[in-house]
Order: sequence, then structure tokens, then C-alpha cells
Amino acid sequence: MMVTVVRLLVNSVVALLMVAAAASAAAAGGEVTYDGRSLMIGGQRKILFSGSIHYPRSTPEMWPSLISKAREGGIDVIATYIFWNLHEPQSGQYDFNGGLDVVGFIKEVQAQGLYVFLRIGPFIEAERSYGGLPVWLRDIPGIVFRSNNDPYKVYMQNFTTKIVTMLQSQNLFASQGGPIILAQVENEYGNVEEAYGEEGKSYLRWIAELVVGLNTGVPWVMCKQDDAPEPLINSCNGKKCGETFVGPNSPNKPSIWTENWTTRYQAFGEDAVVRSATDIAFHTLLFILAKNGSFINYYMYHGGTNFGRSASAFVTTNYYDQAPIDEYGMERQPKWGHLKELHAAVKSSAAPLLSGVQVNFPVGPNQWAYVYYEDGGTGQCAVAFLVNPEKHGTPVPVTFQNGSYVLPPKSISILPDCKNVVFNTATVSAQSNSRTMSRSKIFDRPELWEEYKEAVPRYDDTTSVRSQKLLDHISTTKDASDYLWYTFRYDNQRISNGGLLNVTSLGHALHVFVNGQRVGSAHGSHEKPGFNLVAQLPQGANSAGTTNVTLLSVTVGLQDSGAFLEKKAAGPIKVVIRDQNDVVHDFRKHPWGYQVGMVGEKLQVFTEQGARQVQWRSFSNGFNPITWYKTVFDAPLEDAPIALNLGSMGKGEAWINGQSIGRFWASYHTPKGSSQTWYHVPRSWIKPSGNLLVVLEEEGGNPLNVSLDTATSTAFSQLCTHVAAGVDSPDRVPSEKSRRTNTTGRLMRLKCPKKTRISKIAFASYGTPMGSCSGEKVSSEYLEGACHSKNSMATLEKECLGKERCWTLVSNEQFNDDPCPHTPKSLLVVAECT
Ligand SMILES: *[C@@H]1O[C@H](CO)[C@@H](O)[C@H](O)[C@H]1NC(C)=O
Ligand SMILES: *[C@@H]1O[C@H](CO)[C@@H](O)[C@H](O)[C@H]1NC(C)=O
Ligand SMILES: *[C@@H]1O[C@H](CO)[C@@H](O)[C@H](O)[C@H]1NC(C)=O
Ligand SMILES: *[C@@H]1O[C@H](CO)[C@@H](O)[C@H](O)[C@H]1NC(C)=O
Ligand SMILES: *[C@@H]1O[C@H](CO)[C@@H](O)[C@H](O)[C@H]1NC(C)=O
Ligand SMILES: *[C@@H]1O[C@H](CO)[C@@H](O)[C@H](O)[C@H]1NC(C)=O
Ligand SMILES: *[C@@H]1O[C@H](CO)[C@@H](O)[C@H](O)[C@H]1NC(C)=O
Ligand SMILES: CC(=O)N[C@H]1CO[C@H](CO)[C@@H](O)[C@@H]1O
Repeated sequence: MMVTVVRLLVNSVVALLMVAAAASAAAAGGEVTYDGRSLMIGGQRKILFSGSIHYPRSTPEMWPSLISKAREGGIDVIATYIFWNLHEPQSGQYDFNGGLDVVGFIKEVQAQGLYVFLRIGPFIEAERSYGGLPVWLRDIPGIVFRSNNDPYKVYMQNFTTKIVTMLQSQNLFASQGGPIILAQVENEYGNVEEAYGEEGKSYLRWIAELVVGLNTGVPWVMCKQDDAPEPLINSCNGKKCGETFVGPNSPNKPSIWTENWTTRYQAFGEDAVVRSATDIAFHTLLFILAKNGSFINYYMYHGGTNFGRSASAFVTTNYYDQAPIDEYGMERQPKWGHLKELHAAVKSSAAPLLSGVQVNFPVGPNQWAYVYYEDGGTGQCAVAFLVNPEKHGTPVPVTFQNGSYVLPPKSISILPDCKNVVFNTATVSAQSNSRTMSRSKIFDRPELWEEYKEAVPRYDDTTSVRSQKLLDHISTTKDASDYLWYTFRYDNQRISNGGLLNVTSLGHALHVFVNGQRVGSAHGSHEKPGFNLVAQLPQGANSAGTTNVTLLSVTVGLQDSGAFLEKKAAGPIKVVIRDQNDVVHDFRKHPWGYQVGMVGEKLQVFTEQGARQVQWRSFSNGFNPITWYKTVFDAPLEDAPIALNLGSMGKGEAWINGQSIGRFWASYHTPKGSSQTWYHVPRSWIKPSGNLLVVLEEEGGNPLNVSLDTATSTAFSQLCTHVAAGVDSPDRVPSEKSRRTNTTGRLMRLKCPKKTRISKIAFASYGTPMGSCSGEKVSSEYLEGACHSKNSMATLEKECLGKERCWTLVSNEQFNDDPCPHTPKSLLVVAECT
């Protein structure tokens, strides 16, 4: 096929009129076409930087500022998924109000002159519960999700059509003069396609027909889908698409990176993943050079918050807090600033990049020049890039067109005039910042709290749902709640005194009560949701009467990916008691009683009205399993983002004025401490006074150390220096400052930018430290070597803290220590100036 430009516009006359009408906005639509090089908007080739910002992960009040920070950061396109389970909570009942006003969100993007990449799915994964699919879909008879299955196709088509029609009615597609230039159907279907065999392939063809038939006038992509049917564009997701992407599956399709992961989502029990600005910048630019990339979407640009019960299994309530805009909507530096500089440098070279002919050749052993020549390759050098892909090692000097350049490891330099370097991906000039949480209000007095304890249900009374077997957790709750109570009882005469209760659960957490007393708790993890819980049954129940056993099974969000999601199950699947005589009693087939959810959830005790439905008592120190706590507070005076510090609590959910700020699980520790201590409270959810805070605690945390904190960000510059020790040719020591007589060592100097002082030594090691001073100084990139003087930090702090400049000798005398005699040593210091 010789089609080089695919025209998708149905009615170009209408579109041109719309374009004219919207011409004042920078991102006015236009016919979106493409070829093997790039997307073209209104006939103009574009290199587009896109940033994912998901409207339900912030509030409408935050949208304008998030979008404006993205625009200021050099972002051209805002990418968002569409969240089916939020928009259609019950079959046929739709919600597009308030925080779900996707039309309002897109119009805000348009008003700020940016484009939109609309990722409809409607299966989206996105670390959302059930991958964004409504849980009621499970109950459609005969349904198989994401396959050539009529019931699924009916619902999928209905919702997809509804979204497209709604956006078309508002003229939001570029072909109508709107900002939407690109759309996505399904999500990483390539990961599961094989599991569905021929039915998967048929589904894929059906999808292509469906979306083409919607006549949006914009191209559609399928990410991680190398066999995407014509005319859908296959695109890459990952951290390193400049290395991994196999390329478009047709020469007339552009190279698109739909998810360049700025970090990774965090799960409870895991530390936050930090991806440095320099690593992101390197791979982004490499994709442009090595894969002819012309569209890069940062996933995420702002992660935000998984409010309510919206996170998928074990995923933390904060989402991609390490993205260029943090959870609270503040720039994360130097990431935001470094990428802004990258975008500006690439934009300044966009024309030759897109129209020039690329030639690449070596300028060192493994260093490369990527040069773009004008006039079909016969003309002048129009822009050049110098690439050093070596991940480690020292900077490499190279010669390019008679000029000398030094290329830091894993870096790309941009030479817009083929001569001067305006940007290097590993050289950060943007300032850094750090976020400080300050306690604004501490709820540390018992009088501030009231409590309401959930009763532990027993087999007889409250458990209206009955069965002769163990029911699946998800099929029984239908995800109306995280909680499902399982109750049974046995005759004490049947089982000899005491014994071991052994519960096998598919996940995610479980608390076990015997006669109303908790005897054990256990939980799984993101990697392994299932677990066994073994609990000692209490001694002493004499042979008369019954023993009442209650299991509280808890889901922590539903799984978001994998084939055959409709069959996924949770909760206990095996319950046995091994008695004192080693007799095993199996309770799988036994009369069980169930209660879905907490009484407090049913009564909505987290709302003003619901709170009046129950009898609250004054705070008692003794924790009884499953307690609701309630207090009232005034808004903090500081004009800063707010978070609830739940570091002293265990696990549960918290509400402010009836709105859930999400699940908390502060007790799920990692080697560095709690997985998540702070939980974002959107400013717009609180009023000046009389705010109702309700916390449901299922593990027994201490509410007396809960606080309302404010987040502030402090800018600092980072200094890094690495000096080898040596007895020969010591640097000259400023004599007036020479306080030591023995100067047979090299000198290490630090100097802060004007009007700032050294406020922190972030890293110091005299010995054989590892790490280099090129690249962004992410602390994990520096390590003490086998040889390290324990005096390093104290020595640097003594010499440098509070000073504008300082110096130390790199010698045993200075450190009063020789950590490894006869081994060449060096000193690596990372300091911060504020
Ligand atoms: C599909 O949408 C149509 C029109 O909106 C509606 O009448 C019909 O009930 C929907 N079908 C299903 C299965 O949701
Ligand atoms: C990039 O585009 C050029 C010119 O169209 C082509 O020769 C080259 O093979 C492409 N490179 C990749 C990795 O697709
Ligand atoms: C490099 O220097 C040589 C010798 O002076 C000269 O002939 C050549 O034109 C120079 N090349 C560039 C790209 O400046
Ligand atoms: C509990 O049950 C599991 C699964 O049947 C089994 O592997 C495990 O050994 C049992 N533990 C004890 C202590 O009996
Ligand atoms: C177990 O529950 C039954 C029925 O509610 C009750 O009569 C009995 O007292 C309970 N047994 C214990 C030991 O609590
Ligand atoms: C209360 O919280 C603060 C800040 O998180 C912590 O430093 C302190 O140790 C806590 N105190 C208690 C008694 O838990
Ligand atoms: C100075 O330091 C060097 C090397 O650490 C040592 O060999 C020498 O003895 C020192 N000189 C004096 C005067 O302390
Ligand atoms: C395809 C790809 O680049 N995958 C990478 C995504 O990011 C994770 C870490 O966050 C890497 O382990 C993968 O290799």
C-alpha cells in the first residue's frame, strides 16, 4: 500500500469552519493526519509531549492549576483515561457530575490551549479497582470480558459509543475544532490476547470496526498491541521505549510512546519507586532519535489520589506521587524543571528533526552522533545530538565536527546549531525542592474523639445471608464494601478443647474472632494476595455450649489486570480446625452465615446525618476490634495543601465531611517505614470550621497521634563533588583559611549559589564511595563502598553546615581515620543549599 497520509476526516468543510471559530486558542483543532514520521494537525507536523492527568484523581478545583503547570512545563497534550465504573455505577445509570465532569475537564484543557489524548478503554487497568470495569458486569449471564463475547461487546460498545457521542455533541474532537487529537481503545490487550485464542483475535478485529465506525475524525491507538488492525496505531508503553519498541506495524504509522513511566505506582508494603529526571530525559530523547518518536506521553505527569475505594488490589491511596507534579499539585523538582528544559530544547529543533534526514555515526567507542541534514540529506547539518549510552563510567571526551565535547555517562546532548550544547539530559540545572509536612492540628486529647464500635456478628442474629458452604467474597459483596463477615459455630462437644484454626484465603486480609475476641489477623501482598492464617483457639471452653467463630474477610481493591477478570475470587476457601487430639475438622461444607459490610457503612456514620443514627461514646483506651472514631475540626489557617497524618493508625478508611479520602494502611511497613503515612485532603472538601472527620480502624491504631498537616515545598540547590585523596600536588589552600598544618591531601570545596547556605549534607563518604556527580542526585544513586570512614558525615557537617562555602582536605588527618590503609581513597559529598 502506498498510502502515506491517512485522512480520517469525514467532513472537512465543517471542520475547517470550526477551526476558524476556535482559532484564538493555541490548540485549536484541525484535521489530524499522520504518516510514518509524525502526527500532523491541520497539516503541520508535530513533536508532541503529552502528560497523563486523570480527572478523578484530583478535584475540579485543582484541574486548572494542574493543567497550567503542565503547560508551563512544556506539555502539549493532556492524556486521560475514561473511568467506566465511576460513570456507570449501576447498569444504565450514568454520572458525569462534579469530579466526574469529563467534558468540563476537557474544556479546561482546551481553554488553556492544550490538546487531549483520550484513552477510553473502557478497560483501562490504570491501577483502578477491577481495571475500571463496573463490578456489576460480573453478573451479566454468560459474560466473558474483553473477548469475542456478545454480552461483553454489547456493554462495551454501548459505553464507548455513549462517551464518543457525548464528546461529539460538545464538538470536542479535533475534527470538530475541539482539542481531542488522539484516542485509545482497550489497554495493553496484547498482554492477554493469547489467553483468549481465536476469540481474542476476533475481538480485536471487532474493536477496530467499532471505533472506525464512530467517525471521530482522529486516529486511534492501541498500546502494547503489535498486531493492532488497520488503521489503528500500535504504540509502546514502558520506561525505555527508545530501546524496547519494535516499531509501528506499518510504515505509514508514526512511532508513539503512550506510557513513559515517570516512576511506578506504589503498593502497600513497597517503598515508593523514584525515577530520576535524568533517566526520564535520556530515554525520552533516545526514543525521539532511535525510534523516530514524535509523541511521548508521560505516565503519570500528575498521579494524584485514589480517593474512596477506587485503587486496585493493594495499591496505595497516593498515586505516582513521584511524578513531575506531586500528589498535592506541587512541582516536583528538579524533575518538572529538567523536563521543561528538555521540551524547550527539542521544540527549538523540532522543524529539522521532523523534516531532516537522520544520519548517525560513531564519535567514540560507544558514543554516537545523530545528525539531521536538510534538503533530503544533501544540505547542511540542521541539528545534532551526541549520545553516550554507557550506563556507568566516567565522562567521555569526543570530537564532533572539529568541536570537543565531554559526554557524561547515559546522556544525550542537544546541539541545535550543530555546535553549541544547549541541553544535556544528565546535567541538571533546575533547582531541587523537598516537601515538608508540618503538623497543623494534633488530635491528641481523648476529649477530641468519640467512638462507635462495630459489633462482631455471630452466626445466629445479624447474618441474614446463609449458605451451606464458603461463598466467594467478591460475588457476595458485589464490591459494595471491602468487608465480608463469615460466621459459623460448632458444638464444643464435637471438638476437644482448644486446637488450631487454619484458614486459607485468596486474599486480601483477614481478622479472626472467637466468641467476639480477636485471635488473629493476616494479609497478603500485591505480589501474592493469598495467605494462610493459623490461630490458636482459646483454651478453657468446657465441653458444654457452642463456640462462635467469625472471620472478617477484607478486600483492598479488586485486581486490575489479567485475563478472565470476571472469574476472579477472594476470601477464605478453606477453614479447618485441628483439635487437641489431632483430628482435623473441615468447615468448608458447614452452615455459614454472612454479613456484607459494616453497620456503620450501611448507616453512613461518616456523614453528618448518618452520624446521628448511632450512639457514639467517649474515647476509651481499650481498643476493641473495628472501631469508628469521629472528631470535628476547623480548617488550618495556612494556605497550603492539607494531608491527614495517619502514621499512628493501622488499617481502614477515612472520611472528611462524608467524602472518602481513601483507604489507609499505615501499619503496612516497608524497610523504610510506613508505606503511606499522609493522606491528601483536598482543600475544596473542607469548610472554615466544623469539619467532620471519621476514621474506621480495623487493626487497633492510636487516634491520639493523628494530625492534620500542611505541605510546603522548599527549594534548594544541590552540590556534588567527588575528589580523590592524594599526597602529590595538593591543591593550593587559601592560606588565611588554613587551619591545619598538614596539607598533603587534595582539597574538596563546596560553594552555594548567592544568598544561600549549606543546610544539609545529604551524603558524605570518605573511603571508596560509589556514584558520580553527573546525573541527578537521587540519594539511592550514591552508595558507601566497602571502605567508609564513619567520621565522614560528622566531619562534613562540622566544616560546612550553615556556611556559604567550605572546604575540607581529603586526607586521613582531616577525617581522623584511615578506613582502609594502602587503598586509594576518595571523598564524595552531596550537599544542599537553601
Ligand atoms: C444500550 O444503550 C441503549 C441506548 O442508550 C439503551 O437503550 C440500552 O438499554 C443499552 N443496552 C445495554 C445492554 O446497556
Ligand atoms: C526512521 O525514519 C527513517 C526515514 O524515514 C528511516 O530510514 C529509519 O529506518 C527509521 N528508523 C526507525 C528506527 O524506524
Ligand atoms: C574541520 O577542520 C578542517 C581542517 O581545518 C576543515 O577543513 C573542516 O571544514 C572542519 N569541519 C567543520 C565541520 O568545521
Ligand atoms: C494450614 O493449611 C495450609 C493449606 O492447607 C497448609 O499448607 C498449612 O501447612 C497448614 N498449617 C498448619 C499449621 O497446619
Ligand atoms: C455463641 O452464640 C450463641 C448464639 O448467639 C450464644 O447463645 C452463645 O452464648 C455464644 N457462645 C459464646 C461462648 O459466646
Ligand atoms: C506521633 O507522631 C509523630 C510524627 O509522626 C512522631 O514523631 C511521634 O513519635 C509520634 N508519637 C507517638 C507517641 O506515637
Ligand atoms: C601529613 O600527612 C601525610 C599523609 O597522610 C603523612 O604521611 C605525614 O606524616 C603527615 N605529616 C605531618 C607533619 O603530620
Ligand atoms: C518495557 C519497559 O520498559 N518496561 C520497564 C518498565 O518499568 C519497569 C520498572 O518500573 C522496568 O522494570 C521495566 O523493564
